Amino acid sequence: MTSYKIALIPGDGIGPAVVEAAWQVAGAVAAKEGFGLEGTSFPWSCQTYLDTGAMMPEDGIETLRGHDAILLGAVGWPATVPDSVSLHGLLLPIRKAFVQYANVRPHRLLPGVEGPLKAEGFDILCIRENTEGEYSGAGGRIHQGTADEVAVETAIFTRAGVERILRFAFDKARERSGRLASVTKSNAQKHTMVFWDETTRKISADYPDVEVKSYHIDAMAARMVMAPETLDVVVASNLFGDILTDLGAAIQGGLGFAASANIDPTRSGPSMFEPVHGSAPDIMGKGIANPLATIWSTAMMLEHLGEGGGAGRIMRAMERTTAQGVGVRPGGHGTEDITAAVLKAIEE
Ligand code: GGG
Repeated sequence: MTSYKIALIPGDGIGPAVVEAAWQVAGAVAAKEGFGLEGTSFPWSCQTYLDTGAMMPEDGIETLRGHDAILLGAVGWPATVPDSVSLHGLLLPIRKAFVQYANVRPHRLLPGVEGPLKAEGFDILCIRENTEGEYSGAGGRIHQGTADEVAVETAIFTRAGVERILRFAFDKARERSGRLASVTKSNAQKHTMVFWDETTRKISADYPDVEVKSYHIDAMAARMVMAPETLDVVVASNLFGDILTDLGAAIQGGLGFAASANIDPTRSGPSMFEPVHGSAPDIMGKGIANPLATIWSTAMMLEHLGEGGGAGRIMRAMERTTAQGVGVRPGGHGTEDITAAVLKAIEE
């Protein structure tokens, strides 16, 4: 029997609750499909930072390397650890170390979920550059605390980094509708974003069957609200992709439904799967976190591992669950009820 080693990083806040829910669903599907899942939990979180001064142990990356995939919940506990410390101490180093350069985020309405828009028939796949750009961590501050203080944050765009994410997006567009929207702000950011647009045009020569349109981020934000059904694959930089995918989450009914996959397309190390949402300290421990975003991310994990049957089973079970009105609105059903409904649908 094929068995997969999965590293579980529940993280902070509601992370442990949603990972626990998704892991139950993964186990049920594995039993049905006849493959094994061996999970090892790593309790790396803001508490680890408070106890040790680091978000994960020094050999954390090496420890993860031995796994087939990583399932992560959420990172951040701003009351005690600045968000920039937790993000740059755990999530971003994992993405960079394992060259998970493509962050794939699907946005569509699950049956029964009422989004805030009139448009219902949208199905957008956002591809976010995930290892460089505005989140490179390059920069610094001088004259701190004085009237002369200066803060600089350098966005790094490399030819290799931009080309590979664009090729990934063109490939996805080719697999789907043949339409790609590339998002920049090249009228205002005349170095990095012009470079991105030029690279898009250059690579498009290799994809004559893909229709590519370039948009500015502000226009794309408006389009996602006004006419999301006109979009299919959308590719953007790290920061712009981060923002657009929260907007994507909003139009699909909320962050409780937004899944993501941090993919290393070369498969030289583990890819990582996580809900788009953060740790939501305000609802931690109340039993009301929606686990569907993490369950959907788990389906993406199984798909990536080559278990398309298991992934499909999870998606169908989720869709049956929401079609019955379970998990479709905040406060309606709790984490346990939604998980139980998905598990029941898996058995049907
Ligand atoms: N689910 C992972 C998580 O905690 N996300 C919160 C966050 O701030 N993520 C930033 C990012 O995706 O770059």
